Amino acid sequence: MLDRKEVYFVGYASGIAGSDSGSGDGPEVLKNSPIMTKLAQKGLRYHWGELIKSTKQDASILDRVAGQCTELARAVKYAVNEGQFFIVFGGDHSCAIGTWSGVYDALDSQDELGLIWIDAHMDSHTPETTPTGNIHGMPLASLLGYGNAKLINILKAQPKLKPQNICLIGIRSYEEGEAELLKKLNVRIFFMDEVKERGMEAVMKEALSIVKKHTSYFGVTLDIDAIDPADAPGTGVVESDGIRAKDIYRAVQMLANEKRLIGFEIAEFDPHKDKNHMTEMFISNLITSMTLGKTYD
Ligand SMILES: [Mn+2]
Repeated sequence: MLDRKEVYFVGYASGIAGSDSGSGDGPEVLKNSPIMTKLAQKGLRYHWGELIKSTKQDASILDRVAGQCTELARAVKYAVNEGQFFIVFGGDHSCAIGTWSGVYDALDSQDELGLIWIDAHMDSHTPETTPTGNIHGMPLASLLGYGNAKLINILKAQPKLKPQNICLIGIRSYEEGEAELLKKLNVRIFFMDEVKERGMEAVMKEALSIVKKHTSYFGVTLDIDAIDPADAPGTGVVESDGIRAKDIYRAVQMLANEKRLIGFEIAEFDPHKDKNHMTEMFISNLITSMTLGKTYD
């Protein structure tokens, strides 16, 4: 089992795939935040890799995102190969393309990868269905092999995820085109209504059974906008009526004992939109619950 008390933090310091690039400053703020000292005091050992930043300012957004995601994929692949548990901090949610492509590439070809996608949105647009053109609305489709080849083929020229090995939790805002794609692929979606009705712990339990069924390892990616803005306001596309912080802490505590959890990702933290460091504190508590299995304080 990967030692969850020794964590490799990777920062994807880019928000160019969203409508507002504020999330690009998320990793730097977290790296310098007092929450890092708090995590160390609670017994978490960690080290940071280099922050991945947008270069090639003159290239297209697509080429820049593909380049950054390739760099991120290499960093994550390195962590997995070294047997280190990683946590990726976005940045906008295009980081998921890099993170899970890196994990996929590090695994043996017969190993399948599961993924729990916690988000207010489906992030499953293709260039044909997107109303905005923003790549942060496309990462899940790209990982499933739909959309732009430059995003699908990071490190390996093949889809990184199979529909039966993933599920989405917390969805409450989406467009028809992306919903159609996920429906066609028969992907399990726990809409926010179901989360409220059954509770986050029951939903997480079922989600784990899905992502573990046919796979060797699984990951979790969490978009801050999945969380109710009353608990985590620091994100670009705020959607009311989300998952409450205390509920997600209890749910991710279950992950602390999951031997096949290979890494975690937290995306779309925008420090410019945060209020009284609430979202930073949320992230700190989330990491504590998930890695150390402890309740927050
Ligand atoms: Mn997202």
